This record gives sequence, structure tokens and C-alpha cells, in this order.
Amino acid sequence: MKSLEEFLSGSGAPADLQQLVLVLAKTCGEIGAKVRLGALAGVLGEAGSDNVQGEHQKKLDVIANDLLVDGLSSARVAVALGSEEMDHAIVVPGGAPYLVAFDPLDGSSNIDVNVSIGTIFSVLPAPKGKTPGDEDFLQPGERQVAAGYVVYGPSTELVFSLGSGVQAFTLDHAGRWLMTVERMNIPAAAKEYAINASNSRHWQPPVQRYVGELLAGKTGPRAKDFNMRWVGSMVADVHRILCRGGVFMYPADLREPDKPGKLRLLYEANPMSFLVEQAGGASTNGHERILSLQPTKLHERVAVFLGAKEEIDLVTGYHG
Ligand code: P6P
Repeated sequence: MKSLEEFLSGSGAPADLQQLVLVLAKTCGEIGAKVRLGALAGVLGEAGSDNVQGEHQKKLDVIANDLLVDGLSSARVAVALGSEEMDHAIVVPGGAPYLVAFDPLDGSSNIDVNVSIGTIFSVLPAPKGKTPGDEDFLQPGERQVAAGYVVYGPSTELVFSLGSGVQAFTLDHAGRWLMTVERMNIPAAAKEYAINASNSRHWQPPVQRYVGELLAGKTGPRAKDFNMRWVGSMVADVHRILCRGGVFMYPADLREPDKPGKLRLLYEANPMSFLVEQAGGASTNGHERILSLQPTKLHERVAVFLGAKEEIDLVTGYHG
């Protein structure tokens, strides 16, 4: 099996981007070691603080964020870092010309119940000739030079793309990342969908119609049955879709008409959309391609419909 180092050295990617990916992988390996020990490492439960989103931080949210900031800063593999857990981006003097936005531990509500969680990262080109700030992260997702995640599940897997397809690597007992999937792809047709059905009475009509047809199965206009999954960790649901197809949705909600959705554009929707498109799928906010959206705020939220191209085209078409 090819190692991560061997894959990167043969990828043609710039040496500093290769180094960035290696440091991300190493740091996520350290996060995974904490996650795997759980209660034994004293890392479960609440941190006793809130993040910029107003969400209660778990201890592991803070630990993962600190490990990523320390690891990326000390290696100077990026010149600025943005995180779900930090109000503003931080500058790394002398860092390589990349901006890294990350969700250090996605799916935190699952930490204390031992369900898969993950780290999501997005790599953008840094501005030339200036010290970067929050505003420099506000680039459409199609400008990403790399994106990926590490899922801390039954096995620890690094899934990422440099823009030439999606590769998966599994962490072995000696701490090596070994390639386990050379190219991930999402079948155009779907058999499974993922959405938090407890919100169904708050969905807008196009989502009501689309999910209603999935539920009708063989007896409805789709003339086939579908299965449903909802892990509550975007990383776990998207990983399943990259592995065996399907659709993931987190739509806007009528309870808060001004809030476009729950998920964050820069460090959840954009990196996952990059992977999904690289794997032959599609990703929209219900109206337009997510990777084409022009961000306006570092922690901007967005509605997300991603996965099997035929399904995303259909549900996006229902939005008119
Ligand atoms: P809900 C985790 O908090 C997260 O940001 C995503 O990882 C996940 O898909 C979603 O929120 C789950 O949201 O409302 O079902 O708890």
C-alpha cells in the first residue's frame, strides 16, 4: 500500500502544500489518539465555555483546536488559520502562502456517546504582499487548493483532494497513513438519504416535496424505495456518501427565515462540496452551486444539499 508521503511526492503538488497536508495528517493523528482514549484521557464533557457560534464547547473541541493551531503554526505551513472555535483568524508570521479554515471537531454532540466525529479542513491561497485577515478567507470554494477531513470512527481515515480526485488513507497501528482508496466516486443515482427528519414540519415546500417523494418510495413518483441515515456528524454522513453514494441535506428552516442554514460555509460546506464534486457528485444551497458562492463572513452559514448528482439536480430544480 502506498503511504501518504509517497502519494504526495508523486502528486505534482507544490512542496509546501504537500508539507501542509502532512502536518494536518500528523496533527489529526494526535487528535485521534485523544478521541480514542475518551474518558480515560479525561477529554469528555463540557469545556465550560461557548464559541463564536454561541455553542457550548466540549473539552475535545478546545483540545482539537489547540492541537491544530499549535501544529500548523509551529510548522509554519500556513500564514493564517480560521476555525469554528475562534472568533477571528490568527496570523502565522513567516507561514507558507496558504489559508487554512477548519472545524477542529465536527459532530461534538456525538463525542460523549462514542459515535464517529471528525476534523474538516479547507486550504485556500493566501493573498500576496499583505498580512492576511478574516477578509482574505472570503473566497469562493472553487478556489480551494485542497480540502478534506479525518473521520475518527472504527478506523481513522484521512480523505482529501488536491483537485485530482479523492483519495482515502487509513491510519495504521504504527501511526502511518496508508492509501486504502485510490479514487472515491459517488454513483449518480442514490438509494439512501440523510436529513434530520425531526425538523420536517419546518422545511420549505421544495424540501417537503422532495423528501415526501423519497418517503413514498415504490408507491410514489420515484417508483423505488429509499433508506435513511442520520449520524449527526457531517463527516460521518458525507464519508458514507463518498463510500456508497446517497444524499445529505441540511436545509434552511422556517423557524429562523433569516438564517440560511445551520452548517458553516467556509469550513464545512465548502470543503465537503469540493470533495463531493471531485468524486462526481454535486452540491448546492438549493439554488446555486455551493463552490460558486461568494462568502461575506468568516462564520457564515449555508443550506446544504450534496451527494448523488441526479438527486441534487432534482431537489435543486424543485426550488425553482
Ligand atoms: P442536528 C454537528 O453539530 C453538525 O454541525 C454537523 O456535523 C451535523 O451534520 C449537524 O450539525 C447535525 O445537526 O441539528 O441534527 O444536531
